[in-house]
Amino acid sequence: MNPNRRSFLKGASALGFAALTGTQPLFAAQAGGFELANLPYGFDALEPVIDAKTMEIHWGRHHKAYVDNLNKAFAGKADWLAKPVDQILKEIGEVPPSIKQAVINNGGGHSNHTHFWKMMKAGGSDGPTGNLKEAIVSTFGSLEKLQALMTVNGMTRFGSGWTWLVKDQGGKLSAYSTANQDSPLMKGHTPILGIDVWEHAYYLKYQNKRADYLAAWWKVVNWTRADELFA
Ligand code: MN3
Repeated sequence: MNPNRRSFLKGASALGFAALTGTQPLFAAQAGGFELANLPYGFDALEPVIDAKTMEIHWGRHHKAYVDNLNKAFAGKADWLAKPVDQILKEIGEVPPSIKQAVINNGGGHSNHTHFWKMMKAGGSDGPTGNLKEAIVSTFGSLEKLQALMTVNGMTRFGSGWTWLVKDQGGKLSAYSTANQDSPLMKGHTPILGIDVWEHAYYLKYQNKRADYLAAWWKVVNWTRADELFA
């Protein structure tokens, strides 16, 4: 290697080096990459609805694994690593076919859990207000009817998935479940509320009683955030 080229490489970033040589960048994470954010509360904050051990494992192992595997799926792809995960899910058709399912699974897992933690708070809150309250009543009849529908959707989701309240691009509410880590963002819908019905979300405390977990979940809803997401 001639001296000029060596000095150029010395000053180049890992990504510049990769572009120059066609190799995978060694330090792709420096140019972006997905990170596991801290929970907005302690592991025991949602007791007794969700126990501290479940929160610790759910966030520290399950959510972390989605983040790690999403970074692996996009290894060497700096442009993708620099995008917010929700944007990637909205543009899922643009993701290279060879990694698309890995991104649906792990990008969905990262996004769904990131929203899920913020949808809950210690002690919960009284209920929706303002525009969200009006929209729930006009769409579903009452808050109780929405809760019953989300429960049925969660109970009838065979295997693993989520039960959602979403708004579409026109601001209209709907409720449905998705399989695995499929995100409503892939349909252009914004999650307002979502309940993780994977067994890892409730099994330590509720075992096979998914219905009991779903009934208790409403006690920890952060309705202030739901109002903001709908607005
Ligand atoms: Mn989960």
